[in-house]
Amino acid sequence: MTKFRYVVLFLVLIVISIVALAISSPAEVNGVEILYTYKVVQTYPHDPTAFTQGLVFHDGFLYEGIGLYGKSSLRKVSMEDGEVVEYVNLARDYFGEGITILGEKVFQLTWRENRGLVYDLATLQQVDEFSYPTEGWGLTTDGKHLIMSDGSDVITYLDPKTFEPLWSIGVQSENGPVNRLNELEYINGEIYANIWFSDLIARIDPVTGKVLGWIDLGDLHRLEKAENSKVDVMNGIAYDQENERLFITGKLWSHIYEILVCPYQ
Ligand SMILES: [Ca+2]
Repeated sequence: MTKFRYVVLFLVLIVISIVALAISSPAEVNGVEILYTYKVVQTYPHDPTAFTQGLVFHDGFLYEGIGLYGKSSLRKVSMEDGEVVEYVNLARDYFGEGITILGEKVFQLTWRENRGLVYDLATLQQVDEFSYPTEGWGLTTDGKHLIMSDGSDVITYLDPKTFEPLWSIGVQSENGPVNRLNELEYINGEIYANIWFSDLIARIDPVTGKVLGWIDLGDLHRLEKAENSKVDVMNGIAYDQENERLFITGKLWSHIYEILVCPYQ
């Protein structure tokens, strides 16, 4: 082989490698952001008819916000057997979205109804409601504020008593704004966000909005899909602070997975 041919072969191999990495690895797409994978620690049952839009762990139970018009609800669910312990249905013209718990209250967003619902944590009786100008997608709390997503790249902090928007952050990765931020969970000083219609969770700096890393849960989604072809996207992040357990599920998924997040090797 001539020297020229060696050079051409070398360049072709480099191009193939770059393309392969770009396709296979979000870490390469996102530059220095860290790519994480996971290990499944434990599996729990999940109602495969539940169109999960919000997920929170509190005091041994999962609380779940369910979506779709005519099927939306707020549920308190037993971890071990997936049984619904308590529930309240939403009005048929409300599409339930993200939920969070702060103090003795549960807060639930609605998708396009511009209406937030507030419940007493102990009874799940509705005690208040509030409005906001955007769509409602994900909801979490840092212990002081309500933190919501609206389907764009913006996360808004709200006062939990007056529901006034206090400030917003724009979520940015190495590739620019990250849109379609969905279900949220505030975990140890970071905001975890499902990106709608992907199998990725963004780990976000809650002050700057910078994406710190990505968790790739594609294999978990494929595992669910192999069992039931009707499953929808991954959507549902909950954290048990006391026992440091992270739970993941999706819309119409049959399981809730407790996972351990670890850097991609
Ligand atoms: Ca959550």
